[in-house]
Amino acid sequence: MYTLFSGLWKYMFQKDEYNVLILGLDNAGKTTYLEQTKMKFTKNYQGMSLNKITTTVGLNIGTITIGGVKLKFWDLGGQEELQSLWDKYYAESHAVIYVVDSSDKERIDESKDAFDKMIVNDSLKDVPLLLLANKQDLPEVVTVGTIKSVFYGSSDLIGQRDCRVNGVSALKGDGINDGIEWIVDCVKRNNFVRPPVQKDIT
Ligand SMILES: Nc1nc2c(ncn2[C@@H]2O[C@H](COP(=O)(O)OP(=O)(O)OP(=O)(O)O)[C@@H](O)[C@H]2O)c(=O)[nH]1
Ligand SMILES: [Mg+2]
Repeated sequence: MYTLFSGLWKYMFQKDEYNVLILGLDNAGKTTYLEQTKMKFTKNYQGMSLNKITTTVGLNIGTITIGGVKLKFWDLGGQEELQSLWDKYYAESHAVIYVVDSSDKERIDESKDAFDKMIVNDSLKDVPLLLLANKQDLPEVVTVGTIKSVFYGSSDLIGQRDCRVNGVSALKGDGINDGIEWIVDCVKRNNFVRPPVQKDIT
């Protein structure tokens, strides 16, 4: 009886919430991506003007509701001195979105190094990974295929966890939905390994 009642209570008044980290080097487009995602998935959300976004020094938080669950995004600053703060969030995260600036050929290796350093951390074991080759709207960018092959050099570190590479333009809003829907499927499937946080519906 209690189980039935608590199940009904949960169904009516609570939602599963998953924490999604957005990481990548500075200037990769993380905050632009978060704003664009909020605009796409939140009815009547006006959002800030994308060209007014400046470098993130602390943390931006954004929440969307999709597929009956909540995704809570933590967008962290990507500057070198801020990367040491990333691992404070690993244990509580359910998925990672790693953003790469496809227009910055010179920093692809630097981005891959930061990715490797992140992925090797035990606290991220079994966490699904979405790698975004961002700024695909610009001319002469590194292709999604090339970025895929560079990062798949880390396949030993990635291991068995769910991993996907998508080409996107955070600025124009292209390719966003597909990745978010994939994240939702992955975190739900991963429920036993990383259970969601139960949050009251507000
Ligand atoms: N052309 C183009 N520019 C983009 C895109 N995404 C982001 N930008 C630009 O890239 C710059 C950096 O974007 P941010 O979103 O601030 O980057 P960030 O990764 O949050 O950077 P930090 O907060 O410093 O870590 C801004 O000038 C954005 O307008 C994109 O898809 N296409
Ligand atoms: Mg930012």
